[in-house]
Amino acid sequence: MSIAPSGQVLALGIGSAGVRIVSALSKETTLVDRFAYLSCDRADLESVEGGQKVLIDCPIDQKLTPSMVRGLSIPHQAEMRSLVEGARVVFIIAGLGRATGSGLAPVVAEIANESGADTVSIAVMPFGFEEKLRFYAGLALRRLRRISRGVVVVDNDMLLKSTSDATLKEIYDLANSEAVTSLGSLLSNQSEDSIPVGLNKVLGTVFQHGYSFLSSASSGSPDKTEEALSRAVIGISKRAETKEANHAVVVLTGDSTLRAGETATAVKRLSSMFGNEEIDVEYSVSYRGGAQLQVSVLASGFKATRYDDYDPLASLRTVIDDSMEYSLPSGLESLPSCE
Ligand SMILES: Nc1nc2c(ncn2[C@@H]2O[C@H](COP(=O)(O)OP(=O)(O)O)[C@@H](O)[C@H]2O)c(=O)[nH]1
Ligand SMILES: [Mg+2]
Repeated sequence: MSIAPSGQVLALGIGSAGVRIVSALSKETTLVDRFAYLSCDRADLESVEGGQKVLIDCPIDQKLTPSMVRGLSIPHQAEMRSLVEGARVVFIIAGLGRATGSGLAPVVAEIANESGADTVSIAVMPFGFEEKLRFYAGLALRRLRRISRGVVVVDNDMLLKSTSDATLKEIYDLANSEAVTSLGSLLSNQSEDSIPVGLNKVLGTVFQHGYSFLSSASSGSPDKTEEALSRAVIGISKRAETKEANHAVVVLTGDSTLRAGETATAVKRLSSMFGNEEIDVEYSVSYRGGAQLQVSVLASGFKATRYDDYDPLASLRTVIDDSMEYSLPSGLESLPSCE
């Protein structure tokens, strides 16, 4: 196993969701060497301690679109390049659907590629109640797939257990803690309280063709492994064709009572749940969790996702000018309108 020299694995959070998730992840992962943050919103960056930060100057008096944010990021290219400089592996994390994450994640993925890094984009997809965000989210996801070596889809609805009377802030915190527990276990080094899968196997999984999904569920029932595993797999099955999965990592996070037999059960059951006996399954165990067992499944090889339907122009896109990807806010643009 090759071990990357220190400083070479970078996690970069973009936009409000990306910044919050990476900031929380920085306290959990032992495998990521450095953390960086990029946003248009000063408040996102002010809430973070440590790491390298870049603020894109954006007007606050108008509603921005992803292409406007891309236009506004042009003067900051050198700063964005400096964020990824020297990294061998770059994990880009962004919530898709609004202006910043959707606009900048693909730009940064391209910059990271140019710098010679292997880029893994972790795309957090909008909640079901955010229908208006679907169009840009679908578009940005497809673009990230084209640019990045690996794309991991995390759906906010899969992270959420119940919304009944929670505030939006509480919903975000719950979703983030679920995502960060999975990512933290997945991206950790060997220690007294974990038997991780290792960076090479994580990358080997996400570098398969197509999309990867990261889904998780927790259970405290007597049958907790089976129950949490099946809920995590159902989360994926609602969004992609499970039979297409060819590689997977099962991550079990529990307390010191977690038995080896539970890992064996999870590994054995996964292929039948996916309906593919050929699937290559690795596992990772962390004893840093609580009495509830959290089972996360990272699975890859999906040719398509439900989000492909989010872009009603998908089939036309090849005949539409796809180079018009940068624009500027009103008052600054010099292009004549089409009308
Ligand atoms: N899981 C999670 N999702 C978030 C968080 N903040 C925003 N989102 C979601 O991420 C998507 C993009 O929102 P946001 O990050 O605010 O947009 P941006 O700042 O313009 O990139 C939306 O679906 C939001 O609901 C967060 O802290 N955690
Ligand atoms: Mg924001």
